[in-house]
Amino acid sequence: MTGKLVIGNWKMNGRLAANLALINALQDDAAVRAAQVAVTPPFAYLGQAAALLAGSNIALAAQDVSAFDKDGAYTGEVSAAMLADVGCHYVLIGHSERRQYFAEDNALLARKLQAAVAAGLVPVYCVGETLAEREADAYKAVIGEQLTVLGALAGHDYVVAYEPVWAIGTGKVASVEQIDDVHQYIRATLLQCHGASDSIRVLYGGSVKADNADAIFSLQSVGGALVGGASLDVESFGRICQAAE
Ligand code: G2H
Repeated sequence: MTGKLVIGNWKMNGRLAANLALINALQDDAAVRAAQVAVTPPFAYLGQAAALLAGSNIALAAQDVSAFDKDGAYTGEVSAAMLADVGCHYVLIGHSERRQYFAEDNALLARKLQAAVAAGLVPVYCVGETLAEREADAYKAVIGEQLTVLGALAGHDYVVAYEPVWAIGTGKVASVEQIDDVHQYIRATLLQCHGASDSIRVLYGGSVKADNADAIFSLQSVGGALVGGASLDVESFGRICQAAE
């Protein structure tokens, strides 16, 4: 694993003018320019972002993808081939907000993962436990179950993001001990059970900010960060990218 990857998850935020200002500012930021970095505008703005990011080190990522792999009568869906066509490199799959608000389960996510790799995209597969699951000491069982779908991806390039649900957008950050514990577990499970290569990257996500990024990135088991709220602020995101160097 070389270098840390920082992905800005914009979630359902942005407008044409705001995206233009944000992307221009990111491209002007020396730390962002020096980092391995990606941004995930909403679907409606992928084309705008792709045009602005042409020739940039900032990769384009989507926040979700259809499980249907062929074009057709699937109103509202966006296929993996379409995402690749507009210049996406990565796609988030299984974010806890998708699992929670859209009832996405492992069976559906397995189809999304297959569709993504078939189109040449690199999935960023999100896993993580709720507060109740952590308090019941069931978090490894939950995460282990979420990881099972990755068995079908052996030989493909993918990224895993560990995002404890209780730390998302709450300002609560998992301790470095908690993060390291889960990241070691994820890496070991992927290597031993799911045929992943040793270069597999596991990102941490959940209230990553400029002032906690150094501590999180100091862990060797952390391959980068999935950043939500702080990715919409150039100064914060730049400082996180600087910590990733
Ligand atoms: C977790 C994270 C980004 P935030 O969802 O995926 O968001 O950094 O706002 O907790």
